[in-house]
Amino acid sequence: MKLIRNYIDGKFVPGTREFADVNPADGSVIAQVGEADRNLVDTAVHAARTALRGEWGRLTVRERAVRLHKVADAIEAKFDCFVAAEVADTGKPISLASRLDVPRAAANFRAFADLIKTAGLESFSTETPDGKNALNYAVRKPLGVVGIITPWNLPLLLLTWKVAPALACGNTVVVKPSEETPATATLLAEAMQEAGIPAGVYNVVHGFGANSAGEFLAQHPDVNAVTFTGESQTGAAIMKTVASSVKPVSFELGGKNAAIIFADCDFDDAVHGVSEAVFLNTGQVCLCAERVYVQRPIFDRFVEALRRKAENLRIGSPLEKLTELGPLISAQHREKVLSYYRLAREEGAQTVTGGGVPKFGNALDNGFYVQPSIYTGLPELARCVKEEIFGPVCHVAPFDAEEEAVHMANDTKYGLAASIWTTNLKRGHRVAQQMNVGITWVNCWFLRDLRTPFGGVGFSGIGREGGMHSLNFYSELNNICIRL
Ligand code: NAD
Ligand code: 6OD
Repeated sequence: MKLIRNYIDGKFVPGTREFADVNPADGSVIAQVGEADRNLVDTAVHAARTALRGEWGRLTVRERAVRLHKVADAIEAKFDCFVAAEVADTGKPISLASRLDVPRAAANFRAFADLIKTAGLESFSTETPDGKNALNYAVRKPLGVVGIITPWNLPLLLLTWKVAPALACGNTVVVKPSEETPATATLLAEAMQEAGIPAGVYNVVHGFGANSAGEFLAQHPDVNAVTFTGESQTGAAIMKTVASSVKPVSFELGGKNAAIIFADCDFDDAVHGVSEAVFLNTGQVCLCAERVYVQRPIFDRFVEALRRKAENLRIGSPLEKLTELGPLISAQHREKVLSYYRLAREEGAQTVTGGGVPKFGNALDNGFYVQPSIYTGLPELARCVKEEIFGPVCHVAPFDAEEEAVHMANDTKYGLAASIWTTNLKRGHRVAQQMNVGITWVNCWFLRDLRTPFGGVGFSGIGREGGMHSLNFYSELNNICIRL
């Protein structure tokens, strides 16, 4: 059986215990994973700290950028290995991993390598009390050792979204990928070696959250900052863990995102876009729309068109090129999603489609599949309308007036993303500007420009990453004031 190892100080090291890496498509064990105990996490942090003072710390910005481009080259050279590992770990369709996850991983390194070379800083000419001048300018320094803790839904994409800017700013990192999807973080270590990233700059520790590698990393006194993507409750636990050492944190957390569809939308475009927003990656994207609000004149037609989309999605083996919907990540997560399917019915919903588990008559029946599901008829206070489910499911509700849609969309403790579908761009701007979220798309969804601010409000996160926002999080500014 293959062993997925930790990567510490440039070496692949086994753990002190092992746990199983399961393929969600058929429940088979694909590898054992070496779990890092507190000592191994400590060794990784120590290696990362030492590396700050070595070759890595002496590279110029331009030299660092060249190495990051080489990491992107190495990812592209191993494209098929990354795709295969991501598909086996997550069960996502091979077409999705090939067009989204792996290309984005390489793009993350290229984007931040290019940005750090051109990023400017403020300077001010300041009048002194004696009528002369002083010059203020800021310099950018690395934070030090950054702890990076990531989830299972877009494992490589989300890991590199943080590793790339952290390294671009001159930090060293210790990453703790999700226990569900450990493979690509270790594979990335091979790419780092090939790109000439010095030992200790990129370290991987495998394990779980509480009382395991995740918590040991967040707690570690020599970790200078923690960046985390995952559930809001986990964010709260990590915040408690780091509070006493006053570390900077960046949190990208959960969502219960709304899509608002106006009667004047381009109907086919909106149906297609909302279907993607609900079902992509089996609904396991933090940006997915689980609340769909449709203006009454097109409500019935829209629900019917979305039903047809859901029922025509090709569910099956992630390895089939035409598969559009894979399994959920785990048996436990499937139980959670199915519990919401049951709850929706208990809360009085009408099932438009789905609500159960598909049958294949082959090994996929041992996988963690659910049917894509659409519900209507719930009151806005229903738990299924309020709580993040993180599956291929949405509730569709009608609205009459624009203000009503804005109110319902904003009536949530989350605030990650929204999408608005209208051909009236004045309305698009007006409604977008009233959304209490970090990201609003108009007539599109998950259309990404890596320079833009990304993050959420309320339970959806703290801070923004992306472009200069990432550079500002992953560096300390030292302002220098010189009396001239
Ligand atoms: P999770 O919070 O369960 O786990 C995420 C990571 O945190 C894992 O590596 C886990 O081992 C670790 N962890 C868990 N408890 C910890 C602790 N006490 N201390 C330190 N580390 C700990 O999340 P998940 O189930 O892997 O991912 C799904 C969630 O992530 C959903 O809520 C989704 O909305 C959210 N998410 C948000 C974004 C975003 O950008 N806002 C992106 C992707 C996923
Ligand atoms: O596209 C990104 O940069 C990003 N952070 C996406 C997050 C998706 C959540 O599941």
